[in-house]
Order: sequence, then structure tokens, then C-alpha cells
Amino acid sequence: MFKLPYVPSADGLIEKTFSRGRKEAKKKRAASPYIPRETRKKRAEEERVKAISGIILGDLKAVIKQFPSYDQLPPFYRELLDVRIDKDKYKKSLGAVQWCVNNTENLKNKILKKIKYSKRTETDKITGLSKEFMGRCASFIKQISGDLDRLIEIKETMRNFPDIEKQPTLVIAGFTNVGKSTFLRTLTGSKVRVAVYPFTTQEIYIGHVKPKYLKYQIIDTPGLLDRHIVYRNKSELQAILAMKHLADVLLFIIDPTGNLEEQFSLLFEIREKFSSPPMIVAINKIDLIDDRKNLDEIENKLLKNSNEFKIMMMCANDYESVLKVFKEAEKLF
Ligand SMILES: Nc1nc2c(ncn2[C@@H]2O[C@H](COP(=O)(O)OP(=O)(O)O)[C@@H](O)[C@H]2O)c(=O)[nH]1
Ligand SMILES: [Mg+2]
Repeated sequence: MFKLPYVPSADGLIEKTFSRGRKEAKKKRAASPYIPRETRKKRAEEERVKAISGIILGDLKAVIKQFPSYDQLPPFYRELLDVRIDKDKYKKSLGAVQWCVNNTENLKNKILKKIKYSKRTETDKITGLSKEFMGRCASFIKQISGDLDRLIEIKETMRNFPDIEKQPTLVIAGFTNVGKSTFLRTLTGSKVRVAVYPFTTQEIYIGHVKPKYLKYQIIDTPGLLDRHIVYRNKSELQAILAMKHLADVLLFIIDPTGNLEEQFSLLFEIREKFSSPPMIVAINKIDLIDDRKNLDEIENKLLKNSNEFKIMMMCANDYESVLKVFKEAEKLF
């Protein structure tokens, strides 16, 4: 995923710059006993200004450069971030950091010039310039304190984003116990990865298959796509929306031994929410159905309601059967 920069807090940054400034100035003052004391003092203050500005500019430019800009984020992540933060504030905070960089840079040039053109005997004036620089830099940093805190918070939020790759993705939906996990396990083997979904208690499960050249990502989202939307809180809704950006193909699994009315109504709701990706409906657990007529009935009911999806029969425990469903899905990517 994206690499996130180190973001200092305002207090931390001030502390770090001043102590580095002190250290560099001390080195210069101690440089050589053969250089006149005033000259060493002047060089020391120059060095202090350079060290302080070097750290402020270095740290803050890295923040600006490495922080992903909101508009560049993949839509999936943007959707997730929207739950937590206001995007205008995100942009404003990055702008504020830039403002601090510009001010520090201008002030550094001005102060260094003034020190340079001071006589070395004007030690009070030089000390004053250096103090002025420190005071004003600290004030710049304090003014963006809230922005730095916000960026730290955004960074923490992003750090917890599920690490989802940009690959053709099949998302599995359907009621609990219909066989979603079984399907994922049978198809992708034991290397199913768990990712924690931000802002919800949900975990999502990610597996991969590579039938030929392309690698596909299969995602099982227990707790997200197994209930009606009306029961959702805001975070869950957002997570569902985010899923929408990820899904290239949807697989809706039905358990013919379960409550069909409920399952159908969830199916149509998800069909409506996820209007764009093509969808396959798999009627699972056919090994438990003795009478083939029952399956035909289910199929007919589905077809009567919509012809927007392909309907398949499967047994999620059986690899051949699961693979057949996946091959059908593969045609839709
Ligand atoms: N007989 C039979 N049982 C199945 C089939 N698929 C799943 N199951 C069982 O149904 C139960 C629920 O499956 P699971 O994959 O955990 O459902 P999920 O809640 O949708 O993830 C488990 O006990 C599975 O072993 C199937 O095709 N046939
Ligand atoms: Mg499951």
C-alpha cells in the first residue's frame, strides 16, 4: 500500500529543532581556539539557524511529499477515509504545512542575510536575530499544531486500512451460514488472509486464485454483505460502499435449505446497491436437496424476478463444483 511519512507533533518538532540548533551552535563555538571568539559566535548563530530550518523544512516537506493527496487515493480508500475525516480539512491541513514551510524558508533567508552583513563585534544584534528566528519559527509551528495533529490522526486511520491489492476482485455476499467461507476456502486453499476492516468490528477474508496468467482476489465480508442495509450504522454503510468500488464481480450465495424469502430480498437489495458489477447467483448445498424439483423452483423464482444474473448450482465443499462457478465468474471480469 502507500508508504506513510513520519508526522511530528508541533511540540515534538520545536523541541527537536531547538536541541539540534543548540548542538550545532555549540560545535561551532568550540571549533578552534585560534578563531576569534566573536567570529565563532557569529558562525555558531548562523549554524543554529541553518540547523533549525533544516529540520523544519526537511520534516515538513517530507510530510507534504509523501502524504497521499486525497484526490490521488483509490476510490475504495477515499470512501473509507470519508467516514473519519472531512476531506476539506485534510486538504487544508496539508496546505497549512506548506504555509509553514514557505514562511520558514523566507525567514531563514532573511535572517541569514542579516547575520551575514552584521559585524562580528555586534554580538548582541546577532544573538537577537537568532532568537528572533527561533521565536518566529516556534510560532509558525504552533500555528499548524492542530493541522499536524489532524494529519497524525489521518495517518493512523490509513495505517489500519485493509491491505487490498488492485487486482480483479470477486466479492462474496449472502446470508450467514450459506457457505461463503466454505466457498472461499475450497477455491483458494488455506492461504486465506484476514484483514481488519476499519471503523467496524468486521474482519474480511481475502484469498487468491491464479487459474492461468491473471491473479484474482476473492473477498468474503462476513457481517457486511449478509444482512439488510436498514440495520446498518454509518460506518458499516460506508464499508459497504467501499466494497462497491472493489467488486468487479459479485457472487451471491443462496442456501436452499434456509429461509428463501429473506435471502431473495437481500439479494435484490444488494443487486440494487451494487448496480454495476455483474453478478452470479450460486445455489449452494445441492447435496442436501433430494428432490431436484425444489431447485428448479428456486431457479424459476429467481428468473422470474430478474434475468440480470447467471444462476449456478454448487456444493461449496467440492472443489470441482466451486471451480465451475469461478470459471463462470471469470468470464465476467
Ligand atoms: N452439505 C453441505 N454443507 C455445506 C456446504 N457449503 C457449506 N456447508 C456448511 O454450511 C455451514 C456454514 O458454512 P460457512 O461457509 O461457514 O457459511 P458462511 O457463514 O456463509 O461463511 C458449515 O457447516 C459448512 O460446512 C455444501 O455445499 N453442502
Ligand atoms: Mg463465514
